[in-house]
Amino acid sequence: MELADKIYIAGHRGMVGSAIHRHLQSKGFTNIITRSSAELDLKDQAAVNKFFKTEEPSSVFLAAAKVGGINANNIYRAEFIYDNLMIEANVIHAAYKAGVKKLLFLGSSCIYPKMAPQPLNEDSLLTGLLESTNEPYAIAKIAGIKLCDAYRAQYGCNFISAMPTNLYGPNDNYDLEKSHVLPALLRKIITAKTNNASSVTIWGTGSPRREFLHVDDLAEACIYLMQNYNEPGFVNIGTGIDLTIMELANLIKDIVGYSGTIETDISKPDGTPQKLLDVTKLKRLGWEATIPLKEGIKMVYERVKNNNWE
Ligand code: GFB
Repeated sequence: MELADKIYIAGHRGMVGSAIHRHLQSKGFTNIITRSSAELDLKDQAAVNKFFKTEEPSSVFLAAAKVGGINANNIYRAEFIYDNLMIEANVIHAAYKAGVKKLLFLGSSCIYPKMAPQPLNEDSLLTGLLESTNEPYAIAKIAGIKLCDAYRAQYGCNFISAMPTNLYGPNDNYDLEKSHVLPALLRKIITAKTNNASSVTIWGTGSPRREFLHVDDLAEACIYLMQNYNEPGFVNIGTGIDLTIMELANLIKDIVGYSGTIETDISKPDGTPQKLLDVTKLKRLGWEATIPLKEGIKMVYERVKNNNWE
């Protein structure tokens, strides 16, 4: 990727796409193209083909996706599989037809079997059954990896895939029904502090373990892989460190300065028991995360502490 190359970021308004946009701009990339979903519906094959034929980008970051936390994945099952399959199939096929030189597809750590050995190594893909709450989303993301690999094998396209762990950062979703756990707990705990509430209720038992990566780190890793990785298969992107949901709640309590108690609602699902990525491959390629979880949460807290639910 050269500084003057035409780079298309699909999904530039989302948490991931907007971070990639900021980081590319700060590195001096000058020819970045974007389209809002109103301007270009990535589920519309004809529109996507026309866009690629007209613009002929040389590099593509495929960060557009229908995403959400455990509850949204579980409820909007049809939308999570349909939207994601359509977006990735349309963009990857159009990129091939338009002669895109390099494409990065972004998936998620939920592609791994529910009971795969921890930490989750890239070799565990398709070795067992998936977690049921997000199976439709995971199937779509696995299809994305296989699309990139198939287009590489049959057509010689340099399309690569990366699987980030659970992400947080600027432009996250704070809708309590649809969001991921970290923004949800931040909002619940800030609100409880503001209202002097004596307790906060978290979903599930609090015992599942999760790993969290700041999206600024993810953006750096994505740009690094675009410049340094040209292989089939995919690369995990994470910190290699996890904690329980209860530990996360207590960490957020400390940062926010909230002294109430944490209650659990076990009528809500726990999801997969642990999701910790093996980041050996990424480290071997020469990249490591730099933002410790506590620092990262503090940065996000500063953005939203006055109830600015972005
Ligand atoms: O982040 P999260 O929604 O998704 O939830 P997953 C992680 C854990 O936090 C689960 C618990 O064990 C939840 O039960 N949790 C506790 C909460 N309180 C809350 C709360 O208020 N809101 C939420 N959302 N969770 C998603 C997948 O899985 O991770 C997606 O469904 C995707 O497909 C994404 O892979 C990264 O980590 O369980």
